[in-house]
Amino acid sequence: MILNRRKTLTALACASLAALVSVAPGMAQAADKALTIGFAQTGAESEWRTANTDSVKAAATAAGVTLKFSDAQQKQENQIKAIRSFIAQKVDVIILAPLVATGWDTVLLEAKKAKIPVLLESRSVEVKDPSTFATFVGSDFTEEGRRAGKWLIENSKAMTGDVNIVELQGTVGSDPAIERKKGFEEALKADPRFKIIRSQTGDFTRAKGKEVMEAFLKADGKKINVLYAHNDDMAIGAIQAIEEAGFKPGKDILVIGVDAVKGAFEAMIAGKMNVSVECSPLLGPQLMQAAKDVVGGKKLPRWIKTNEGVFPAEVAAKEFPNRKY
Ligand code: GYE
Repeated sequence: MILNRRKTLTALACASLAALVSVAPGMAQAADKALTIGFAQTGAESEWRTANTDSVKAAATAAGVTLKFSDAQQKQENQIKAIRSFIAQKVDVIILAPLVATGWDTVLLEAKKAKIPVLLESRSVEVKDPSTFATFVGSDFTEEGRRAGKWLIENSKAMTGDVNIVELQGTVGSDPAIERKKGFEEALKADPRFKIIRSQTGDFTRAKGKEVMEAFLKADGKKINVLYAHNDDMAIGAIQAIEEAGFKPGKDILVIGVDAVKGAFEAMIAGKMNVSVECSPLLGPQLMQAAKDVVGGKKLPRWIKTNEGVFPAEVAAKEFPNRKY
């Protein structure tokens, strides 16, 4: 009898344990559902962007997320199409790296109506209804511009007379191009010695950076003291143009970039570039966390900021081995 009871108890215990075991994964799935995320990327215009894509893809894999990736090849219309297709496929979350700041109202409203949260990454938007996106994960681009300006103030003290600057802007109408220009001008405006004598877009690419710098050099040649490029790729393209025109980049013309990608460190170590203001593309892990949180009903902060520094050429060789992008 005792034996029987014990047997029954054991059987019961086993049954309830089995029930628990069979329930547990189901419960875990409900709380931690495997997400499907659509990612509307701008393109592959720069070293930064490639590192950003890699970061999001790796973080998605690590988080068990199914990622649907779309490369818009630097065309807003392609991004809009991708978002509409993600809505039709009923993804759980959409990540958008908006090429430019405006023109998103309609499609973001469509996502909101479909109850699909949108996370902005790497660039922000200007929309009438800010509730059409859940958060922006990325940098303070105005501050990056200010940091570039402050570096120049500190490092041009020995220069006499006007400091003639040429500026290579990022993609026209993009958030980082607008803000990096604004922050830089703000930092320099107190001192009339600093003159931005030419400013044009190089679309964040090496090829365009080189092409536009060639035009700047043709027009102003010897007059140019400083190049401020809104990203390192354009600076690297421009360095080639400077050399081909017979000047020494980093010496005859100071070269300031933004991003702090490996290519910039190589140029700094070679003595051809003077400084790069950091902008981290490694946003994948924060994006996956934000996606989980928003699906789980948490309210996200409006802006999930990245922490960044400034790397002048003097520290480039020491820092190079630590760089992750
Ligand atoms: O600085 C540039 C790029 O949106 C922050 O886009 C990003 C910028 C980055 O292609 O290199």
